[in-house]
Amino acid sequence: MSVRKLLTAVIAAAVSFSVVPQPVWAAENDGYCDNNEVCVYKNANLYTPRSDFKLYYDDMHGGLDFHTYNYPPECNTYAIFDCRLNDSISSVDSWSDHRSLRIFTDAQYDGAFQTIHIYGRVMQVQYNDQTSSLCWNDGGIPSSVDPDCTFSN
Ligand SMILES: [Ca+2]
Ligand SMILES: [Ca+2]
Repeated sequence: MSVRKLLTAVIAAAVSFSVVPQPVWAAENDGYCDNNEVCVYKNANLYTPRSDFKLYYDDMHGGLDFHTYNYPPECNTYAIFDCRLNDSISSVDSWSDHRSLRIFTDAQYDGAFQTIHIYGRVMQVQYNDQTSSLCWNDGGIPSSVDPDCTFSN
């Protein structure tokens, strides 16, 4: 293969990579709602910005390294105050087929909470703009650590 042909092939490969949709890895915090994740939304009725979680989240404020909504991607930009997650969630969409979750008004699974069941969809959460932590009921957090994370579906 000549250098010119090789170069053409490399460029063609690069172009094809750039137009092929990205594979879905079902990653947490990628901004997309995947199986067994929960998507939380800043606005009522599942209007973005949103963020997706598969695991527990004990403190959404998180000090200086606060978490922002990650969809749209611009929300990942540092210091976009309107995209802060803590005390801003207004609706929730669970994509889990086997577990329920709770959202709490305080960090460390404390304060008042609302339970969202399997495939639960809440257009307006009970404690609007007050959520600071969330946990699932599938046993990842034993009741000895926090009994509020042990509950039935
Ligand atoms: Ca995801
Ligand atoms: Ca809100």
